[in-house]
Amino acid sequence: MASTSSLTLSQALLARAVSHHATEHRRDSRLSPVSLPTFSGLKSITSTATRATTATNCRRVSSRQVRAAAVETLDATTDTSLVEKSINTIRFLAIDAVEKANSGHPGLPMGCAPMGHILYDEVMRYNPKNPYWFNRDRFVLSAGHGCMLQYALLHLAGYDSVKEEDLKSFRQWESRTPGHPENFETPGVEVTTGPLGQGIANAVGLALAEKHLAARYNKPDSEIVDHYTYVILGDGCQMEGISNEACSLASHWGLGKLIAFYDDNHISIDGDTEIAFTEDVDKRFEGLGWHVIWVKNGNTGYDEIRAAIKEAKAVKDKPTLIKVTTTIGYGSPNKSNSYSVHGSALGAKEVDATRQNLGWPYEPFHVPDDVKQHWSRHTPAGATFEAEWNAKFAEYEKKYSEEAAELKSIINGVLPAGWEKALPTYTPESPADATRNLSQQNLNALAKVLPGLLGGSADLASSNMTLLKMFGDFQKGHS
Ligand SMILES: Cc1ncc(C[n+]2csc(CCOP(=O)(O)OP(=O)(O)O)c2C)c(N)n1
Repeated sequence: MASTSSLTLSQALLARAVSHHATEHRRDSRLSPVSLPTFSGLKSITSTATRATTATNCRRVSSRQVRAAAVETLDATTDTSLVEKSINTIRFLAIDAVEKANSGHPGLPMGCAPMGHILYDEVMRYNPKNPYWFNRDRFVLSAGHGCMLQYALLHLAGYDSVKEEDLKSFRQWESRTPGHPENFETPGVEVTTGPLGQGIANAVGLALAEKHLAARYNKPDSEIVDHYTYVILGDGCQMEGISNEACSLASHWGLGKLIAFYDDNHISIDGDTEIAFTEDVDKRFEGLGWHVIWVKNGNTGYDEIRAAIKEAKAVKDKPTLIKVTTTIGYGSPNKSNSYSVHGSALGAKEVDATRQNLGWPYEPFHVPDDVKQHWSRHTPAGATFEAEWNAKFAEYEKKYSEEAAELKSIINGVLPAGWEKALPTYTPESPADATRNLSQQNLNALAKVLPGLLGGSADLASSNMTLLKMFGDFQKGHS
């Protein structure tokens, strides 16, 4: 496949990655006081990871100290019982929403709650009050049917798009919590998913966009583009051909900031994956050129998950697949580890049994106060992340005004004034030519004036004439 073909993904996704801008969305200036959790660092870790050091990177929001570094560096964790309580909150929000709708997929959120918690509470940088902050980390739920996981996380993190009433109207007409994530319905959802494999392919595109923009606009003294793309995919996504194609490109391009979690729970709709899917996914990904880590206990191995993320971040030149072995429907005494929890409500009796089993005495949709309080730090921390980036960008703008203006126009999706004047003109007297040749003339004319234009072709550029002559191919090392 010619490397130019690779750009089809970025063409489609660059716009998605950068098209929203902060000014359209309100920022929360009412920063409430936050209490700081106790940070114990990693207690036990896998052999490949090093012990986390004490968090030193404290930042300030207004007059209060916020351990923003805690969110960013994995150094921070609260005591395990609070982590567990938060994870169970995610599980029960999913259980309760599916139960109320009598429709949906509780199994995946129950199994993936630990990795979801660690990602949104300890790892990712985002601003819940401005879901469109440009340099946020991206998250894609490729296994879109498990969307209650994402809605529960957005709710806890403080996104205004997913309030309690939104959780209560899961899967209802015109709700902001449709049955699969939709980015135009729910701010905070980056990518609409559902067709299996599509999300991971989109995530490759997002990571590609990050790498391309970083190569183009970062300076030795200012890394203005610097974020990760995280994705959760399941067995179903792994079965799809598109995921393999996109993942092949991801390692070809060396997308080191793409970190994929493979929810290895061995169950899909029809039952055990033994029915139809027995390949060695680890070996396939190694063959593709990915760094592969296996977290054997994704249900309660919180430190294993943390260590895997830390290890993945240290690998700069390859994307990482973290295979996380989990139990679908974890906590449900009679339905876990079976297809019956994949896509149906548990039913009142089993919900009660799960409440008993996980020691959950609360009413449906309840978020315990200490969990609420713990997550509340993301509002000020997110504001700090964005404010710091804005300050960095202001400095960048002073030194590199041309590049800053160009990047801003890409972020805002604004076309340069008079761009259309670059187009060649034709008259009835112009010599006849093949449409693909005329298309090439136009594409190349536009490439000179549209800084955000990327293109691609499926191993067909020299035939359908989509080469942008003034640019080379997007390649690892010179992107
Ligand atoms: C391309 C495509 N084919 C089929 C489906 C229907 N489908 C939805 S979920 C699912 C099974 C997914 O299994 P898995 O990823 O293991 O999710 P889990 O059972 O762990 O929730 C299938 C086949 C789909 N959404 N997209």
